[in-house]
Amino acid sequence: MNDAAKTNPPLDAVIIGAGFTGLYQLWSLRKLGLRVRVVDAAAGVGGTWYWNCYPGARTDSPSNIYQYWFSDELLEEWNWQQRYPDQAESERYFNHVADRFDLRKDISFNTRVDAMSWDDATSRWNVKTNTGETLNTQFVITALGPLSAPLVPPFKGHETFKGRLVHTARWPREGVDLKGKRVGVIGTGATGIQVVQTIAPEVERLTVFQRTANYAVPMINPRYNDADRTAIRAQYPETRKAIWTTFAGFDQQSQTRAYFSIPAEERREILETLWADGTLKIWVGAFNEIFFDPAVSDEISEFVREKIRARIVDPKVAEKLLPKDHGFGTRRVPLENGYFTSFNRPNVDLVDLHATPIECITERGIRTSAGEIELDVIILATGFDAGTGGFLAMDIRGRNGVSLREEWKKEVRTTMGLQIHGFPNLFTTSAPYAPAAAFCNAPTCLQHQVQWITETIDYLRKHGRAVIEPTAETEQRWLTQHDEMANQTLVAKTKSWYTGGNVEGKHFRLLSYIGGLPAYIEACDQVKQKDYEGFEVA
Ligand code: NA7
Repeated sequence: MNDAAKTNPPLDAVIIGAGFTGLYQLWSLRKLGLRVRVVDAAAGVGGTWYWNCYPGARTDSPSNIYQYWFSDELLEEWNWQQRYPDQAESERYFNHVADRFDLRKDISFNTRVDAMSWDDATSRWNVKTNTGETLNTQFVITALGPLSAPLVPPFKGHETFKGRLVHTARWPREGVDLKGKRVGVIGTGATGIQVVQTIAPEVERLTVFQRTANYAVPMINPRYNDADRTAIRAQYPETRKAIWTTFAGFDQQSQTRAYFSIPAEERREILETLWADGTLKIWVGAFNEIFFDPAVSDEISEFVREKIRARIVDPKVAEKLLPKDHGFGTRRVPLENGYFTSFNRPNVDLVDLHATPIECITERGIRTSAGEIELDVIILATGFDAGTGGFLAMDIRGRNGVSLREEWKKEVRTTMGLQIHGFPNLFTTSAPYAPAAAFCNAPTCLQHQVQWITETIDYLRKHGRAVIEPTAETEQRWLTQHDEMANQTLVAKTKSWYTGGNVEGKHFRLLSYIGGLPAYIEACDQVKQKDYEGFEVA
């Protein structure tokens, strides 16, 4: 069948991605009466929670704030089983949402968008998929998630390995049998930490290849009974209000007192209390000065190092596991549940790649400068090309055929992470320069973006307009403001996926708006209140 024969009836909106954002965006646009189609490369809903089915995958945000707020019925009927849902529970939730709101009939699974181009003559997008379809649509909304393009480092000898090599974000749905195997894990970010603590007891030998030592906070993950759920539900009105008013979309306000105005003993008590909470509050619900003030960062980092040190039996191993090259919270802080104590096990080894770098992958395992380590399975917990990778996988052409890939090679630009000059009627979620790109409890920020996009499309329709695009000046203003704020922070100086520092050759620039969610919401509201001043609306 040729392309023309496979062209579908015109749509109002195409949403790329059937994860957290895509499902809500579909529900929202349907309510406006739009004809919508969602496409997703996966065979099911869930996005991140579909793909990342590696052992130990779990949210680091509690379930009471890692959920949808659009339906009171859903909040009432869905019974979270634990504070931090694992991958399977999260995936069940998304399947329930898809069924509950009859979303599947508008979703094409196993369908990837390869390319899309804006047609100036008709003011519409043509979206081409790998199934040979062309979807003609007025609006495109990308709901790719910030972490959807897995990063596979270019190790030499990759293809020669005779065992099994698998990236955590492409973990086989049927699982991988690791029992009694010699397993190597490369990467000690949030993912590597979850994998290591989960598989350490079951594998014969586990070798952890660590490049940068990471901080992590012990997770406390109670199972919920009915009484717990009733108590949590009773808090929902407050929780619902709180998440929009906190710096990073969590439900705990940061301390208002200046860190060093608090006596040392009391500071210590506060840190101990936050630590004992078993959540990320010590990071995003404590002292925002941790992101700006090196002295505050130093003190809190030392507090965390002390906690880590205390849990590791061998002081030499402890020294290797202690992060000393960046401050606590300047990279994403993971929660852990036995990660550090895994290194007390006799079957777990730590390889410090700063001392003995990986030279290549061999037929039998991994060769570092200290020699070859034989392995049956290599697990790449090596992260993602965050924020931009999902976009760059598609050939996106805006006005006059301008290529987003080419534009973003020069400089990654967006307006509030929601639109891009030169790419009309393209709405982006979790794109660079919004809190949703990284520095936020993703569900809070993503739901806000969906609402803004929905209201904007509603505005256009109510005002008889068809096309919206930020001006070049508006975009520049946003970027300048973003950089000014970012450059005051320690986060922007630290190598991580937050800054693109994890991808060779990627521009080093803080990915996420760091002025806090309330300021971001205010900026988005201003645009609406001023009738999209700074945007060309036609
Ligand atoms: P991260 O946080 O980007 O971690 C990736 C890890 O892989 C990190 O330890 C990296 O070391 C390591 N890595 C990457 N490339 C290499 C090479 N070439 N050699 C050795 N080690 C390497 O990804 P995650 O999947 O753990 O987490 C991503 C987000 O998902 C997380 O922040 C949560 O928001 C959920 P490095 O630190 O770069 O030295």
